[in-house]
Amino acid sequence: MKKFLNLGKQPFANKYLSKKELLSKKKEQFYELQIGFDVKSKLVSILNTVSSKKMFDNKYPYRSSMSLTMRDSFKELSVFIKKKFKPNLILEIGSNDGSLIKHFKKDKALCVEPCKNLAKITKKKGFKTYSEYWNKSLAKKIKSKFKKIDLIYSANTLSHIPNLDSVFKSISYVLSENGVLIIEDPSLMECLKKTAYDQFYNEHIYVFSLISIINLMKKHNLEVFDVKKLKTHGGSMRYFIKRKSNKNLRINKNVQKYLNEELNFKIDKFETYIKFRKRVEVSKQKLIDIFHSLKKRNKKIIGYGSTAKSVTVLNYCKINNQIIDYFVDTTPDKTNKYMPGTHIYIKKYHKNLLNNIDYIFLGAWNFKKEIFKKEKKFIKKGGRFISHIPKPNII
Ligand code: DWN
Repeated sequence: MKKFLNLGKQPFANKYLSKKELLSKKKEQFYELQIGFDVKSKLVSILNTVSSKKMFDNKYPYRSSMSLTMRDSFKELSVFIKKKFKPNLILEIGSNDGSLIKHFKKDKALCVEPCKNLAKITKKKGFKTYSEYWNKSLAKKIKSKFKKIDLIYSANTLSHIPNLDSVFKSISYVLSENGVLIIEDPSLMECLKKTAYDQFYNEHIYVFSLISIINLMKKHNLEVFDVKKLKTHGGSMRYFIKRKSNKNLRINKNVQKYLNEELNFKIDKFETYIKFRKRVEVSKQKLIDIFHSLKKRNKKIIGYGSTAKSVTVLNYCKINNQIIDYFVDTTPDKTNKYMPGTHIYIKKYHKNLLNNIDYIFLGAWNFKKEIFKKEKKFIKKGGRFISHIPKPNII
């Protein structure tokens, strides 16, 4: 693994602090956020991993249903899955608050969600939910009860699990002979193109590329038979995977097309990552300059969407509660808390909180379209957004 980026000391994303925790003598935990490239497998990953138990516990705040964009994306996918693959049983790994699974019949779906507070939500809705980490022993438990599974889906989850060999071995163990695995995660090429260094934080152990997924699948006698580019989460890839032995599904020409795009971009070359590091350093300085010049002019700045991504940006650029007055967010378990590391207060979203604000830092830049539509009034009144993607700028 060759290191190419150091984003400094970072607190754990999604560990929002209560007032009690903020005032407590117990020190907030930090780790060194370094990122590397594996020349052989082409995998990009963080170098210091934090234990899954510490990250995904019974208080995990993130809810995938908080944006219309994601709700629509899951609904559309569910229609497609039912029409195209007609699964008898779908297993979702990382079901969060059930944004996808709620579109399936309860007796045709299984959820895996280690965060107990989230698992409770799908259990309450009547879905069989395993509140456990995805591994071989859980796969064995599921197989002994349900035999084989014909569709496995996982969004923004497998990239959060350190041992990928165990992940795919366990998947291969329960997947039926003609079964389909669909995974989606942020695309490495989009992350590099947009200088979206905030896709790196403790939970994103990997940022996948098509080439790295193809290489990984080879080890498990699986293969990618189709790929779809998605606009979600700043540009994601949805990979459709089958067993190599399954000749019923043909390999779509998109696989070679998108692989060629990545190779033309030199995603397999270390020099690409060195260039990315240089762009990240320039981006950092530009963003700091924007904030400092606005503060010099006594402008009032708040943040919108207290994302895991913004934890990386704010801590890396050392933008704290002296610069950003507060964040607004719709997530119940984030509000009335403080951002990790920078201790910026998070208020429960209300449109009035945008009154008399000059600038808003777009923490949830991946939902720019949705947010701009919602905040037409703020923009009309002369309010401006600050975004670091693709380049630090005032919009
Ligand atoms: O992989 C992961 C992704 C999928 O979700 C996790 N490891 C953690 C999390 O990352 P994130 O926090 O960067 O995700 P989002 O989806 O970009 O977060 C958006 C945040 O913005 C949420 O806290 C909800 C909030 N929001 C809001 O307050 N008003 C979002 C929208 C669209 C809004 O209108």
